[in-house]
Amino acid sequence: MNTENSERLYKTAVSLMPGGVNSPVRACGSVGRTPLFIKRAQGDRVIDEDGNSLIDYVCSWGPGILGHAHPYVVEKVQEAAADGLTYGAPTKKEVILADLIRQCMPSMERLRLVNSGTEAVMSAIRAARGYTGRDKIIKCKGCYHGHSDGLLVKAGSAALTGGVPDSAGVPASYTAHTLIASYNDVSTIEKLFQKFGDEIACLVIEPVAANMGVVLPQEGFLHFLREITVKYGTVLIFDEVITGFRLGLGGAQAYYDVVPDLTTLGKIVGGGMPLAVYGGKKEIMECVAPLGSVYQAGTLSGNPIATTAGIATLSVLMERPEIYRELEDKTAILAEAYEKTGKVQVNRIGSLLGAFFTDRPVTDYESAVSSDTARYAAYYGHMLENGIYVAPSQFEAMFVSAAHTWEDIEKTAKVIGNLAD
Ligand code: KE4
Repeated sequence: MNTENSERLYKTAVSLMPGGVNSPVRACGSVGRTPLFIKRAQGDRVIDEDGNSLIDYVCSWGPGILGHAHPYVVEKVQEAAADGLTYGAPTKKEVILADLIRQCMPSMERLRLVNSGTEAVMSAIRAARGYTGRDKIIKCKGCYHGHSDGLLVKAGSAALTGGVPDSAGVPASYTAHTLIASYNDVSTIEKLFQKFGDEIACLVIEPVAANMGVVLPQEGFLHFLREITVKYGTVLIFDEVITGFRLGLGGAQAYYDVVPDLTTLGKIVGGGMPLAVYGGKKEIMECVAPLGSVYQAGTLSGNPIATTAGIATLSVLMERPEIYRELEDKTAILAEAYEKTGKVQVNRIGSLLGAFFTDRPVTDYESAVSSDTARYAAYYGHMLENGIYVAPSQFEAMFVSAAHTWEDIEKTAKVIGNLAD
């Protein structure tokens, strides 16, 4: 495929921005290719600067559940833009969006709109610490919750000690209160609570892990987290930045029937615009300024363009819940195609799919990282050369949108089938 315009742009981009990108994964480092510069997108396609039209399963890392440039969403955003881009004042649209979110997720009794998933999780953790008066937090290895300092952490030398920074520029003291558990491993969490129980402000988790590839919660795991956090008075935070409105209107908390104390949302809720949310129990959220002493703020929080895109997106999903059934059926075709190759472990829930190049079931961080990333890189090239745009990393997810045509799904299944060759 011709990529000369992308190559040329990339050469300039690297002279302006670190790695030529504004988010590291886009640099395609782990698949050893020059990133494609996308010119526009429509439906289930992205079109790059060389005119290559590719079937898109990145979907901007999740927001694109309706497909690109959905006519209703675009129309409402264009209308809104004519009324001004930001006022820095309360608007009716913030009220409308907050109400729609709470209709779908009643556990979010009070919520705050922010600008990114990172900001939402960082703020939810601060609210949990302010509410409990405790300092320690638990996160699971392999779960990603944005790039705030206290969450860029890896397990310390001993399992029952605070984490150590997993990024330069993060002082060790900033991760000392972050305890590391293992996803789907009840014993690691029990041990941390036995040792630190009443010091633990919150446990934050992706109810379905989608940042080590897709790893599903094992039977009872989420219910266990609910029980143990109640027992110790710890705030349970579901990071639903990916699963929110992806697994259904009620997200993972409805799917698994486990109600967290706080929830974070992003991606779909903003319809592709910079908008994220944190919220939950009234008594926790009333600790947040201006009501309480937990400070959090944002110039563009709840801005009229992002709230317009969010309202339009949720309105389409709420008016057409059958979209989720169709997403299920389309994604099942792809999952079956991967399984038939006999070369891929597939984890799937709804329209969220993870394809691992390993010969053993992937149920946790260790089995996820056992995947053969070189084989993934070859797979990435095979898909791209056949007109299919998947995540340039083994440890991301594949997303299907309502705009994926049955024809493009079948085409993708055939290309996957050729993998075996
Ligand atoms: P943002 O700050 O990127 O909006 O959200 C951070 C975040 C929080 N929680 C979860 C579960 C997330 O998946 C994310 C961000 N997801 C990644 C992709 N896995 C964003 C893509 C990127 O970093 O470029």
